[in-house]
Amino acid sequence: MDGLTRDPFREDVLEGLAKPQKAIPSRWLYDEKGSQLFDQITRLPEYYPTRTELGILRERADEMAEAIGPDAVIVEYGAGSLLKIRLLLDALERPAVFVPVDISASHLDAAADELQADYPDLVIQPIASDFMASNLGEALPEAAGRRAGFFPGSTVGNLGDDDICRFLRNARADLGDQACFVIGLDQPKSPDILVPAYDDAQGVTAAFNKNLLVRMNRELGGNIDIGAFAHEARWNGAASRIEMHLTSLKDQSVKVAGETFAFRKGETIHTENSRKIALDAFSALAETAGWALTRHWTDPDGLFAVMLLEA
Ligand code: AVI
Repeated sequence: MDGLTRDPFREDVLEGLAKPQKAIPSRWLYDEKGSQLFDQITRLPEYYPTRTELGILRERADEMAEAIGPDAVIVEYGAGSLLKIRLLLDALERPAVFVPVDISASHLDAAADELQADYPDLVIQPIASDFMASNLGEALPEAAGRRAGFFPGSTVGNLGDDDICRFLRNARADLGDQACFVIGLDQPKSPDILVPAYDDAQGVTAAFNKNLLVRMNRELGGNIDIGAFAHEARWNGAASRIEMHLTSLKDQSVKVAGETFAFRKGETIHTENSRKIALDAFSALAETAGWALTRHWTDPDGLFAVMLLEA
């Protein structure tokens, strides 16, 4: 950094570590290494959301495709590895254009190339952008069918109510009056299932969480002793969410971005919320953003839901 360019990571870390409850936004968990570790998380035996959602898509993609209709423009928000969309593409009638939206241009292009190789006739128009950006509409192509959003993975559960409404309102404006939106949403369930899903036996989620400290050392000149912090997955029943924390194992001071921060033993940095939002609560949020939740599909145990919103 040249001193003139803003560094949003630095700003968020300095602001977050100065709070009474130290907290850093969860989007900073996803550097190159963090994204790799998250990919590993999705294959862990304890992490049920990915395989459960894939099961629902495998079983019910035909019904989703029928609801979306032919010749549609499909917009995937926060596109990642583009595995789940294949199940929907296989079921859709003549999908006109697929628009994956992801902040990482290099990942996006690599994933889009892989998809193109398997779907040579599909028109793919990637957009490198933060999925929370408000101005995709102008970049989206027109087609004979309607526009359909796709946002799997329950990433929506990592946002607070205000951000969910802002995201849904932006998507409603981008996708237009005829649009629909297919969204994955992890469901409330026993902490006996939830806590191990976010604190697995192999320690992959712990490494994912602690990688934030590694990143702070590397990118912000920190001197944090990674071994002096522990990963913690905490069920907050009142807020219906799993919280990830990094817990200080002793009284200590750390230096990051030229500033010193004191930790008491047991004090934490709150690094992520993973909300488990019931369908009726999500429906109310969607309505304030101009969407109606008209259908949903779940697995037999009701662990996960895939919802259909209509504009
Ligand atoms: C990306 N997101 C939906 C994951 C989740 O389950 O909230 C992130 C994650 N954090 C720890 N494990 C997985």
